[in-house]
Amino acid sequence: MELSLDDHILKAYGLQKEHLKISQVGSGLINRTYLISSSATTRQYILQNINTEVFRQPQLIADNLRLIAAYLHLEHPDYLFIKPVKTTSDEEMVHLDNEYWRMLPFVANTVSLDVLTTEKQAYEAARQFGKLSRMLDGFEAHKLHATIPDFHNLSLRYDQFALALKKADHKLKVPAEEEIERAIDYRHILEYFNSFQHRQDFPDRVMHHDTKISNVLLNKQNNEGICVIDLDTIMPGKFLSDLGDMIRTYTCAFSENETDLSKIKIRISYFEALIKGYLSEMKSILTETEKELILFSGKYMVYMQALRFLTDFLNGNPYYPIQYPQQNLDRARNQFKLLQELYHNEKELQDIIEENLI
Ligand code: GN1
Ligand code: MG
Repeated sequence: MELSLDDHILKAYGLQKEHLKISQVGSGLINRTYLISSSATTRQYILQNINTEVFRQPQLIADNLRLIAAYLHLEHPDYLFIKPVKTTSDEEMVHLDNEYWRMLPFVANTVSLDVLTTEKQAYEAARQFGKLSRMLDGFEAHKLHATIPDFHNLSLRYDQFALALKKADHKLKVPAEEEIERAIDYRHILEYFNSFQHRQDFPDRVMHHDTKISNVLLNKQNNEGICVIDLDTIMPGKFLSDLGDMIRTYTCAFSENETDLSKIKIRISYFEALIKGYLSEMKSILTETEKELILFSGKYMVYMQALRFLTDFLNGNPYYPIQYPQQNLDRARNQFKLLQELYHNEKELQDIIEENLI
């Protein structure tokens, strides 16, 4: 899709509209993303409109990225960390008409994928997210702001579901009956998680919090991992977030938008590849408690995503954009099926984990 943007945004970066080709790209649900190609310089940029309904204080994102970039520059100068491009007046964002925009360099010769079609992609992507955590292992996580407070707090997500259920219109509850029952039945996931909270070796780490495949850049030719992108939700969290979201999104060949549930299956070889990739960076860093929770991280994140979609459906879809009225319910259904598959394959998956922890 070709389109034009407000001149002021481009001018803030010293760019002139006449020399630019602008197209909307990306598949994210939250921010709007554009690719900007300049015929004058042959440079390319990514321009993003930050969703301020979700990120209520975009400045916090900029603060976090500045702190992390400074740390990495000192401790791991060769690590490729994508920092925002500054405006001509040295700002990290443009604030215009109550909207926030920021620009990033486009990394040439890379691709961002929407679905994984090879095990190598799973290995490489998981390795990149593991690498980010390893690079930041010595960084004090609590120096970072929570850009979305309680983002992966399952307890809060459950409470939000319970509240939505209480308030929801009867008409919405009827089609969601089975999913509501599942959401309640699987509450033991939350209780299990809570039973680990007091452990001494369950640290807060710097987590990316959105580790889906489209948030990694891979080399276009050989699919080797280059770096991670979409850094808005980098903030303190438990290790469950990143590994769990990879298990959620890499092991199934179809996304959360798939409505044919017979397609929602775990690809064991992809699971194995992602575990190998992640542990190639993180094995020496993970604590005993974290190692114990590797498979559980997948259950935790799939359950949370199911709750979030179901809650949004019951609330009348204020959060996740939809293409048809029941889409968030379908997404919740899809995630509950995936959760069931994780349980069905539990033994085999746990064996793979054990083999790779030796
Ligand atoms: C949102 O916009 P996107 O696709 O990067 C969401 C994630 C969900 C994901 C589900 C800030 O991410 O937490 O896992 O949708 N991000 C936010 O597709 O809510
Ligand atoms: Mg995101």
